[in-house]
Amino acid sequence: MVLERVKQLAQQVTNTAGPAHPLDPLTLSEIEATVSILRAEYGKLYYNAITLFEPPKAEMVKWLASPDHAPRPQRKADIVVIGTDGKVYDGVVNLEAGKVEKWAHTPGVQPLITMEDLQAVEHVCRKDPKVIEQCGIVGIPPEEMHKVYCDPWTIGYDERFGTSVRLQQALMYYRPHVDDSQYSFPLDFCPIYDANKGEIVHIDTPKVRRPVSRNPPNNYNVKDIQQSGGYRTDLKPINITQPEGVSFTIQGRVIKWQNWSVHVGFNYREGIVLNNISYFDKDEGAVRPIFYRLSLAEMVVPYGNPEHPHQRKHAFDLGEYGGGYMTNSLALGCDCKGSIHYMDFDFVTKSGAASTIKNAVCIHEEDAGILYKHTDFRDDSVIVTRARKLIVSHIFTAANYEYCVYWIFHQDGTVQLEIKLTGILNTYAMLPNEDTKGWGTQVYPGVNAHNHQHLFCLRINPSIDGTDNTVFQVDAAQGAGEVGSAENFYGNAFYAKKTKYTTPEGSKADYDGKSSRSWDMCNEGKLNKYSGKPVSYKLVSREVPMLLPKENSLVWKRAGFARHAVHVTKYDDAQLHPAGRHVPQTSGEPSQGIPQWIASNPTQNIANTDIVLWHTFGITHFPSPEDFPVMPAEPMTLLLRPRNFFLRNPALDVPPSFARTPSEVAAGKQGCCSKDKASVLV
Ligand code: ABN
Ligand code: CU
Repeated sequence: MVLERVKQLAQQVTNTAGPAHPLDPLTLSEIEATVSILRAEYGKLYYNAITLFEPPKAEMVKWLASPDHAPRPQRKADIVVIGTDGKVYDGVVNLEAGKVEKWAHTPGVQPLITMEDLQAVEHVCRKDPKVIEQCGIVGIPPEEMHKVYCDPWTIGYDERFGTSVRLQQALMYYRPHVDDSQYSFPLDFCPIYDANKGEIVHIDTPKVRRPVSRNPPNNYNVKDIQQSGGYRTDLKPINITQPEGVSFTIQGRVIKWQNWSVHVGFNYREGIVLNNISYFDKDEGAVRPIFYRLSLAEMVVPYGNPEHPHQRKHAFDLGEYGGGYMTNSLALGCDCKGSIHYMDFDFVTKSGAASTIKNAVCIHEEDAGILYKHTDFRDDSVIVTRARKLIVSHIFTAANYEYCVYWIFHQDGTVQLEIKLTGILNTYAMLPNEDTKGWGTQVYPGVNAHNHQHLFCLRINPSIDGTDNTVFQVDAAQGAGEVGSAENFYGNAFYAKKTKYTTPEGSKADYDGKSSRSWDMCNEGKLNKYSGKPVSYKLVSREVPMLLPKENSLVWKRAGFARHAVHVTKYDDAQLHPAGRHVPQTSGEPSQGIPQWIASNPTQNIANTDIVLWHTFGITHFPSPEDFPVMPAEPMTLLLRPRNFFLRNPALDVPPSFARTPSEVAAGKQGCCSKDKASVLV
């Protein structure tokens, strides 16, 4: 009976959804079918994740090359569940066969913490006598416990408790009024919550106690701004209109725009995943592959206050909480402006129900300023062409912070990743005139915002005109020879010094702003006809701080990916998560993910083969009052630029907004304003 139903559901997947693209995220009915199959087999489970088990690349590449003839990769679900006994299981369900293909108990790990897991903690804290006692110590009477809030974080790692018990640390706050920002009233103690027991098992308290701040609230809500000076009144509307619609097409989840083609996937951890990115090169008359897969694969936010228990504050927001799970449902006209195409995201809840984040991904075009321009100073002849960009974005809320992730495609073949940081600083209580010792800044009376870093790990699987690629480090270097020498008589020589990475061990590299360091992903088997250099895409990334926690510190051990700006590994289907598959409560002994992969085969060949470039970038944030009570968005960006890839500027065929040749100037002609649809009239 049950098996029949399971088969029906599996059948339904293929019938109702039509043949999904093999890289499409699982649909609601596929998630439901997976749950039915697992229930039939194993009974009650708590679902942590059901996501697409991405088909092996070898199969995918064959199918992409010949979708009508090669076998279509099967739809499979990648599973993480927690049994009623607290045991963690990893599995794979084959949705087409309607059966469990892999199932294994994974001892000694904790899967990520979902928003549902987090919700429970606040209620428990408010009722817990030990928490009530601590609130009393800092000046909050028991009748005010409904004004006590917490942001529960995974414990990260705490050697006193280890990994076997699923733990959260509750970062405590007080709200005088429900509409007040709690981050202006941080409390000084930190309860530890045991998720299996549903209880507070310990409370960390500081040696010096800090009574709750009784300063006026520092708010950003409309009522408070209206009462404290009001809003600016000199803003006139800016309307973005696209009267003839958008210039992109979407089939399923494949977007085509301005020679680009890209499949937009999405999962609970990484959020947006871009696959099979190619560009139609008019000069070659061919669609040219560029990247097989691009994603933001991990991040870590280490905080810099050495006092216990702040060493535990280093959030892996993707691996510990899930950038996809925390994604906002976007609103038209607010988060993105213009003509928007949205994509939803379906996921499983703890009980096994399938749920949806509506409008999780926003796809839209924006004007992008000048694409190129030149004026001839002799006669005022000119050409100016405006650019536009295609943006695929999502925004996730990681408790206090918002991360806005924009994957931007440009007409000239550039892919840009922009991340904007906004939301609210993580804050801690401080006494009036307390010395922050340089580990933080008083951003408001009674509010200490600790120094921290936001370090993101970008996973790039290049496919520059084919699978076999090589990474070169490129440094601007002075020519050899001193001033007066034969080879560099004037001392002005400089060149692009290229260092080829041939092994994972030898690919560990840091950023160097002095040499404008960048990295080329090349196809050495194909040379640009003009430059004679390998076709390539260059990673240009200039916001690349060093990991500040020291070697052998907890963060250094757990976030091995952040030790260097670049690591290159040989492609492996199973290597998706740079800090490991299950990140909460890892001790870093041994380090999961990249360090482990590299250590397992440090001298493996990574030249002229299928490779993954892992790039860690970000910012170091020394908070200041301007970041409070809510931060103006801080952008950071990196570029993936074609270099020696095209024979000429690939955007020359974008119609100019205005062009007038010298002969037209001489003849007194006005020149042309393009009335072309793709161009803006000047
Ligand atoms: N920044 C840590 C975090 C993220 C999501 C939920 C809780 C805490
Ligand atoms: Cu910050």
